[in-house]
Amino acid sequence: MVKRFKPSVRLTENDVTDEAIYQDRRRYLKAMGFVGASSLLAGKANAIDWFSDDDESSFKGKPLDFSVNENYRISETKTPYEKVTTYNNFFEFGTGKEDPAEYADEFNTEPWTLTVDGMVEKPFTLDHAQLLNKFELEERIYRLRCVEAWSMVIPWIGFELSALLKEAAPLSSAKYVALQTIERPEQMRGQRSRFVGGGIDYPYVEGLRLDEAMHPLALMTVGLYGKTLPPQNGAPIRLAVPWKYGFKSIKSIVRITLTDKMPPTTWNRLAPQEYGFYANVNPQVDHPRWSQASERRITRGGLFSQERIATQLFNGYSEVASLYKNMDLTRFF
Ligand SMILES: Nc1nc2c(c(=O)[nH]1)N[C@H]1C(S)=C(S)[C@@H](COP(=O)(O)O)O[C@H]1N2
Ligand SMILES: [Mo]
Repeated sequence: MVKRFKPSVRLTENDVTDEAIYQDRRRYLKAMGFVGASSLLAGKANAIDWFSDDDESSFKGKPLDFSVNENYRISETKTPYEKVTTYNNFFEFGTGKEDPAEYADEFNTEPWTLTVDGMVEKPFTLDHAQLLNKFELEERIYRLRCVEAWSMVIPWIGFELSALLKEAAPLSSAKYVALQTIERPEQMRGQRSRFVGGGIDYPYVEGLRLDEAMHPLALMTVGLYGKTLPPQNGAPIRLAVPWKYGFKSIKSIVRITLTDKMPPTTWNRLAPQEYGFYANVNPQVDHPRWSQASERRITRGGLFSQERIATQLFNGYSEVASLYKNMDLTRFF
């Protein structure tokens, strides 16, 4: 039998979140005039089970039909299912890492539609079933590097964003794609309150240059660990762009619009000096208030046994380098 133990003292959010991020969040809340930011110190007991051992029978969701893409089978230790699904950023449900898993049961992803429109010849809308059935699904194991300097290794299931965009036949004048998360305040507590939702103006929006969006690495993701996505991970469909900081991998997408103008993006709008449009993972370009040279890799074991590893340019996906060959990545961060 596997020996387990639980920490006798429950961790607070302040213990779990990197200090810089914690201060960052307080600073925004203060700047926006929320009083009593010190009350954040009294975060609730943390629900993350850092010591769990994965048991496949506990994986939630509907099993998917997919093939394994061997090109993306990396040998790094995968992040356990339990952590992938309980340590999340999804501010629509709250700013705490454990909030999405706790509050996303209120989120009903049926019915769902995803529309692709804008500068295209053939705009279209897919329903929930079509999102899972229209394209051949494959499993790819990707690294996910959050701008907060932690990272995971996740087996996603999905299809290339380029396949979706090609269906719409983009016009040659289209230069960017704008992506948008659902707006459903009655099911998303963070959209009902600026305090709970971290001061973000919802809906959450993201964007890519069209050539980035057409890169084979950009994956529309409908599942993880063999099953449909849990709501806290962005059900029923989210983006995975593994060479960029995690905030570019927008969740629960309802609309993708092709445009000729660089679209606004949520974190850039909130703090333009700290979060750029490109947000390519880059150990040489520090966040103004913390280093990006290394990251905390979340695998097995507790919070304090996690390994600190060197961050790689483009998160190790050097095949994207040609997209940026004549760009100063310090200026276009
Ligand atoms: N709509 C939406 N998408 C989002 C976020 C969010 O708050 N809202 N957080 C982003 C951030 S900061 C990260 S690190 C990843 C986290 O994905 P995960 O919870 O599946 O690991 O989702 C990204 N996508
Ligand atoms: Mo993130």
